[in-house]
Formats: sequence, C-alpha cells, structure tokens
Amino acid sequence: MDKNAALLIIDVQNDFCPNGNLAVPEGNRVIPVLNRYIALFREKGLPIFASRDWHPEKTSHFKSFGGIWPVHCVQGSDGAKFHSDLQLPPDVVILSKGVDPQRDDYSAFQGVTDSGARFPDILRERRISKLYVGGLATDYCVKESVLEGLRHGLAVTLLEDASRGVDLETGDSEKAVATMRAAGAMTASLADLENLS
Ligand code: VGL
Ligand code: ZN
Repeated sequence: MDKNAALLIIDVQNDFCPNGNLAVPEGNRVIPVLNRYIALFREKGLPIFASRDWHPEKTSHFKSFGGIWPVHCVQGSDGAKFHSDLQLPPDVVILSKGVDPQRDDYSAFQGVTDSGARFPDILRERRISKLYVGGLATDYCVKESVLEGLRHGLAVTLLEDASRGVDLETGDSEKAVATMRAAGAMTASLADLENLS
C-alpha cells in the first residue's frame, strides 16, 4: 500500500448487525476482519474513515414515508452506534450520511464530518488517491461508495472478506461485486494486503 491510500469502513452499526433493525446476514462477521485491516493501516500511519448511516426520524428512506427500508440508524439511537467490537482508532474520521430527509444517500461520498467537512474535499486535501473499502452492506452503501470513488478517479479496492450484503433478492451481493469490478474496482482480502506490506 502506498502513502496515498486510506481505509474506508462503511456503516458497521448495530442496526446492520444481527438483532438490529435492518440486520445484514452475518453482518457482525466483518468486524474481526476489519479490526485487522484497521491495525494494518494504523501501523503504516494511513488514514482511516468510518461512515455511518445517520437518519432523521422522518425520511423518505423509511417505509412509513415512501421508502423501502424499516426504521434504522436514527440519529442518536443505540442502533446507529458503531458496533462496540469495532476497534476504531482515536483519530478515525467519522462521516455521517443519510441526514437529508429527501435522499437515500447510500454513498459515503455524501458524508460529512461533525465540523461539516465533505468527504471528497478531505480526500483532495489529503491527496488520497487509493481507497480500500469494506463494511455493510455490499449491495447498497459499499457498492455506491466504491462506484462513486471510481467516478472521482480514485483507485478503489473492495475488501471482499470484510463486506456482507443485505440480499433482498438472492444474489444481489454477487451482482454488486460484478458491477463494481466492471466499473474498474479491484478486489482483495487480508492476505493480499498483508503480503503487500
Ligand atoms: C444501507 C440500506 C439502507 C447500507 C443503508 O448501509 O448499506 N442499506 N440504508
Ligand atoms: Zn439507511
């Protein structure tokens, strides 16, 4: 991994883990793997970003207001908290998305920090040109974040062992991976990155 790389962890929040309001099958399985990626990026002094789904109570994203999803990741709720087993470093940059009641905002590129900095601007300022992306869910927020990263001209690698999908329809996650690859994303697993280092 070169010095322009960063780790982007997508939405590892209680509501997307087993027993959550929008549980991703085996969602919690990504956590120990992501913890190893976190350790690897920290060792190299590379930046780590974590997005979170951060919805208002009323949003067109939810079924009751015209969307397709059950209520999840409402700002300030327990379901919106990062899973407590995820070992986010003290200097992690947190990106909140899904805040606009009229938009789904599946991509972390729609995310802003608490001080209002936008993710694409942070990437430009810090000269980050490579993103390694894992988390939840492969067929929604991971996919849209990877595709938007590619559209921004970044080199994007999907961390396959650190992602799981919702699979509303069987095969959605596989299709999502194929779409990301076709758009130019690379894929890798822990062993690949550990061998690089
Ligand atoms: C997500 C469905 C609804 C995700 C967010 O994080 O992938 N999926 N909201
Ligand atoms: Zn959501």
